[in-house]
Amino acid sequence: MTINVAILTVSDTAAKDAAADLSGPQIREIITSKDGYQVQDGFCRIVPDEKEEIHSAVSSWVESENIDWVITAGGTGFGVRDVTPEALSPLIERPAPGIVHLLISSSLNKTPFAALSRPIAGTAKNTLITTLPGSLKAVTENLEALFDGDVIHHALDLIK
Ligand code: MTE
Ligand code: CU1
Repeated sequence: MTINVAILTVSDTAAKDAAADLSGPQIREIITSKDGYQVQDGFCRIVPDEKEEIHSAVSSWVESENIDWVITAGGTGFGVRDVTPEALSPLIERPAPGIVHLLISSSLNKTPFAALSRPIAGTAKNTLITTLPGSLKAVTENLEALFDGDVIHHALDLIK
Protein backbone atom coordinates (compact mmCIF):
# COMPACT_ATOMS: atom_id res chain seq x y z
CA MET A 1 0.00 0.00 0.00
CA THR A 2 1.38 3.40 -1.01
CA ILE A 3 0.19 6.43 0.92
CA ASN A 4 0.07 9.62 -1.15
CA VAL A 5 0.66 12.70 0.94
CA ALA A 6 0.10 16.36 0.03
CA ILE A 7 1.68 19.15 2.07
CA LEU A 8 0.34 22.68 2.42
CA THR A 9 2.40 25.37 4.11
CA VAL A 10 0.17 28.20 5.29
CA SER A 11 2.21 31.35 5.79
CA ASP A 12 2.13 34.93 4.52
CA THR A 13 5.92 35.10 4.72
CA ALA A 14 6.57 31.83 2.88
CA ALA A 15 3.96 32.70 0.24
CA LYS A 16 6.12 35.72 -0.69
CA ASP A 17 9.44 33.90 -0.44
CA ALA A 18 9.43 30.11 -0.74
CA ALA A 19 12.96 29.98 0.71
CA ALA A 20 11.45 31.05 4.03
CA ASP A 21 9.48 27.80 4.17
CA LEU A 22 11.44 25.40 6.37
CA SER A 23 8.48 23.39 7.60
CA GLY A 24 7.13 22.16 4.24
CA PRO A 25 10.49 20.64 3.20
CA GLN A 26 10.91 19.19 6.70
CA ILE A 27 7.52 17.47 6.50
CA ARG A 28 8.40 16.16 3.05
CA GLU A 29 11.69 14.78 4.32
CA ILE A 30 10.09 13.02 7.29
CA ILE A 31 7.26 11.60 5.18
CA THR A 32 9.47 10.29 2.41
CA SER A 33 11.76 8.63 4.95
CA LYS A 34 8.86 6.37 5.97
CA ASP A 35 8.23 3.09 4.19
CA GLY A 36 5.31 3.28 1.78
CA TYR A 37 4.76 7.05 2.01
CA GLN A 38 5.31 9.37 -0.93
CA VAL A 39 4.90 13.03 -1.87
CA GLN A 40 4.51 13.38 -5.61
CA ASP A 41 5.82 16.38 -7.53
CA GLY A 42 3.44 19.32 -7.31
CA PHE A 43 1.92 18.18 -4.05
CA CYS A 44 3.86 20.59 -1.84
CA ARG A 45 2.24 24.00 -1.96
CA ILE A 46 2.46 27.29 -0.11
CA VAL A 47 -0.47 29.63 0.38
CA PRO A 48 -0.83 32.83 2.42
CA ASP A 49 -3.05 32.96 5.52
CA GLU A 50 -6.20 33.44 3.42
CA LYS A 51 -9.24 31.30 4.12
CA GLU A 52 -10.28 30.86 0.48
CA GLU A 53 -6.82 29.88 -0.71
CA ILE A 54 -6.32 27.36 2.07
CA HIS A 55 -9.76 25.88 1.48
CA SER A 56 -9.41 25.64 -2.28
CA ALA A 57 -5.93 24.04 -2.20
CA VAL A 58 -7.03 21.29 0.18
CA SER A 59 -10.41 20.91 -1.48
CA SER A 60 -8.79 20.26 -4.88
CA TRP A 61 -6.64 17.52 -3.34
CA VAL A 62 -9.66 15.90 -1.69
CA GLU A 63 -11.68 16.08 -4.92
CA SER A 64 -8.83 14.51 -6.93
CA GLU A 65 -9.32 11.33 -4.86
CA ASN A 66 -5.60 10.58 -5.25
CA ILE A 67 -4.44 11.98 -1.95
CA ASP A 68 -4.67 9.86 1.18
CA TRP A 69 -3.36 12.38 3.66
CA VAL A 70 -3.20 16.18 3.61
CA ILE A 71 -0.83 17.74 6.13
CA THR A 72 -0.97 21.49 6.67
CA ALA A 73 1.58 23.52 8.62
CA GLY A 74 0.81 26.89 10.17
CA GLY A 75 -2.09 29.22 10.79
CA THR A 76 -3.47 27.28 13.75
CA GLY A 77 -2.64 29.82 16.44
CA PHE A 78 -4.23 32.89 18.00
CA GLY A 79 -2.82 35.50 15.62
CA VAL A 80 -5.46 37.55 13.84
CA ARG A 81 -4.35 36.05 10.50
CA ASP A 82 -4.43 32.43 11.76
CA VAL A 83 -7.43 30.89 9.97
CA THR A 84 -6.37 27.37 8.98
CA PRO A 85 -8.94 25.61 11.23
CA GLU A 86 -11.74 27.92 10.06
CA ALA A 87 -10.75 27.39 6.41
CA LEU A 88 -10.73 23.60 6.64
CA SER A 89 -13.40 22.62 9.11
CA PRO A 90 -16.18 23.06 6.50
CA LEU A 91 -14.44 20.37 4.42
CA ILE A 92 -14.31 17.78 7.17
CA GLU A 93 -17.09 15.21 7.01
CA ARG A 94 -15.99 13.10 9.96
CA PRO A 95 -14.07 14.93 12.69
CA ALA A 96 -11.29 13.05 14.48
CA PRO A 97 -11.10 14.57 17.97
CA GLY A 98 -8.80 11.74 19.06
CA ILE A 99 -6.11 12.92 16.66
CA VAL A 100 -6.55 16.49 17.87
CA HIS A 101 -6.20 15.24 21.43
CA LEU A 102 -3.05 13.29 20.54
CA LEU A 103 -1.45 16.32 18.87
CA ILE A 104 -2.23 18.66 21.73
CA SER A 105 -1.40 16.30 24.57
CA SER A 106 1.91 15.20 23.06
CA SER A 107 2.78 18.81 22.27
CA LEU A 108 1.97 19.93 25.82
CA ASN A 109 4.69 17.55 26.94
CA LYS A 110 7.10 19.69 24.90
CA THR A 111 5.82 23.23 25.52
CA PRO A 112 2.94 24.93 27.34
CA PHE A 113 2.50 27.06 24.20
CA ALA A 114 0.91 23.98 22.63
CA ALA A 115 -2.26 25.25 24.30
CA LEU A 116 -2.24 28.05 21.74
CA SER A 117 -2.56 25.77 18.73
CA ARG A 118 -6.13 25.08 17.54
CA PRO A 119 -5.67 21.98 15.37
CA ILE A 120 -8.49 20.17 13.63
CA ALA A 121 -8.40 16.71 12.07
CA GLY A 122 -10.77 14.40 10.26
CA THR A 123 -11.70 12.83 6.98
CA ALA A 124 -13.13 14.28 3.78
CA LYS A 125 -14.05 11.58 1.27
CA ASN A 126 -11.09 9.17 1.50
CA THR A 127 -8.61 11.80 2.60
CA LEU A 128 -7.35 12.37 6.11
CA ILE A 129 -6.69 16.02 6.94
CA THR A 130 -4.41 17.05 9.79
CA THR A 131 -3.35 20.60 10.67
CA LEU A 132 0.01 21.11 12.36
CA PRO A 133 1.45 24.29 13.88
CA GLY A 134 3.89 26.11 11.63
CA SER A 135 7.32 26.02 13.23
CA LEU A 136 10.01 23.57 12.23
CA LYS A 137 10.14 22.28 15.78
CA ALA A 138 6.37 21.90 16.00
CA VAL A 139 5.96 19.98 12.73
CA THR A 140 8.78 17.62 13.70
CA GLU A 141 7.27 16.94 17.13
CA ASN A 142 3.74 16.58 15.82
CA LEU A 143 4.73 14.12 13.09
CA GLU A 144 6.68 12.11 15.65
CA ALA A 145 3.51 11.86 17.74
CA LEU A 146 1.43 10.74 14.75
CA PHE A 147 3.90 8.06 13.67
CA ASP A 148 4.45 6.87 17.24
CA GLY A 149 2.94 3.42 17.69
CA ASP A 150 1.79 3.36 14.05
CA VAL A 151 -1.26 5.51 14.85
CA ILE A 152 -1.24 7.28 11.52
CA HIS A 153 -0.58 4.11 9.57
CA HIS A 154 -3.58 2.39 11.15
CA ALA A 155 -5.79 5.44 10.53
CA LEU A 156 -4.84 5.57 6.85
CA ASP A 157 -5.30 1.82 6.53
CA LEU A 158 -8.89 2.20 7.69
CA ILE A 159 -9.88 4.90 5.19
CA LYS A 160 -8.11 3.47 2.12
N1 MTE B 1 3.58 22.26 19.43
C1 MTE B 1 4.76 21.63 19.52
N2 MTE B 1 4.77 20.30 19.58
N3 MTE B 1 5.93 22.33 19.53
C2 MTE B 1 5.95 23.69 19.47
O1 MTE B 1 7.05 24.26 19.46
N4 MTE B 1 4.60 25.77 19.27
C3 MTE B 1 3.34 26.37 19.74
C4 MTE B 1 2.08 25.62 19.35
N5 MTE B 1 2.29 24.19 19.27
C5 MTE B 1 4.70 24.39 19.36
C6 MTE B 1 3.51 23.60 19.35
C7 MTE B 1 3.20 27.79 19.41
S1 MTE B 1 4.42 28.80 20.02
C8 MTE B 1 2.10 28.33 18.75
S2 MTE B 1 1.88 30.00 18.62
C9 MTE B 1 1.04 27.42 18.24
O2 MTE B 1 1.52 26.08 18.14
C10 MTE B 1 0.40 27.85 16.92
O3 MTE B 1 1.31 27.82 15.85
P1 MTE B 1 0.90 28.29 14.38
O4 MTE B 1 0.15 29.59 14.50
O5 MTE B 1 2.18 28.42 13.65
O6 MTE B 1 0.01 27.25 13.76
CU1 CU1 C 1 3.79 30.77 19.40
